[in-house]
Amino acid sequence: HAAETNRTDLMTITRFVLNEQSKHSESRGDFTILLSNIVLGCKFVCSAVNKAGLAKLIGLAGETNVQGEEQKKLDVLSNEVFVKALVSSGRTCLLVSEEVEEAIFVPPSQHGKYIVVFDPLDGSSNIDCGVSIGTIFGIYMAKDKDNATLDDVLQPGNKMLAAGYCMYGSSCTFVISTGNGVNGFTLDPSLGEFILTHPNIKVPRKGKIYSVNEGNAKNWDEPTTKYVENCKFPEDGSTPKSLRYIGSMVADIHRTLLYGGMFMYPADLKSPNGKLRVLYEVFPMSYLMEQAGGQAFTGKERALDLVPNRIHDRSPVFLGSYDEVEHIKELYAACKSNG
Ligand code: P6P
Repeated sequence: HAAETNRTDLMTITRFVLNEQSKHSESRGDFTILLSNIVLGCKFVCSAVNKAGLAKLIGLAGETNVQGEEQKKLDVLSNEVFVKALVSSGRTCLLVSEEVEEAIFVPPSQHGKYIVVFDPLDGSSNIDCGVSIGTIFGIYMAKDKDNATLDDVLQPGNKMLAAGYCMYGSSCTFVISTGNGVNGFTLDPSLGEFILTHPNIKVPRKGKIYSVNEGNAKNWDEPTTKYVENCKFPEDGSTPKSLRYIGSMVADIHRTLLYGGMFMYPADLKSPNGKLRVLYEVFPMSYLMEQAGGQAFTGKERALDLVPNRIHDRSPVFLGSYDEVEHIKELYAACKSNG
């Protein structure tokens, strides 16, 4: 009977968020409507990504189809879907997309109080080899929805109301936090609904995995070099860590959230600010990691305390298990005190 109850006790993402929002007396469902449009975008992208492999056969996604029409690349298509879904939701006033150089100001007739920063298809260079990719998003509240300015979005990550990602892999997994912990939902294609499958995700305090592009080792600074060296040759004689690096942030972060360890995209001599973008890669993943009991550090400060100057700013980032990030913070502090 219990199994039957579980099967019929479908906690969909919409019901989950409605439960969450009911805890905030002032909310009038605006956030739920915003989220349902983000979820709609993710369902569309999931379907398009799953067909991408067939694109070569039937001329979609960046190919020329049988009518000779140039099909849009998946990341361009994904961006258009999210922009349209967010604008038509009537709950946003300002958008920042990885795919669009300038911030997008929503037409006054469709103004809502939220600001969404997003990467519609992060890691899209991995599509052709079938590696998991994803959508990453963060949500801020505008001071005045009818007079939103860039200052409303050039805010530290600690002002975010919510953040999450959708990973398009062996299954379609949607992970979100609205400030009360992290929950994961898996798309049931037969229902077209995201069902709660990973309640209250907590990142293990320690981890046996480190995740970094070792190809950049020549250009790392001393603390990063020392941390990675210690992963491979532990000074305390413990077992060396395993290296897992997929090169698709959503996949590397999802594994780190569930299994623990350290994900890092450090600064290096070539890129003093690292590679990852503050607003729609570093902040949302740092927000989730903290909400799951982990930490996120830039090499200088808590990642969520960083204040971006421009909407496509980059920052180095070290995030994951609490104790692992604590270790890299100690190495940076020691390096600083040694001048
Ligand atoms: P590298 C993908 O292009 C991406 O933006 C992230 O998803 C990923 O973590 C990173 O870049 C990989 O960068 O330099 O290691 O290939």
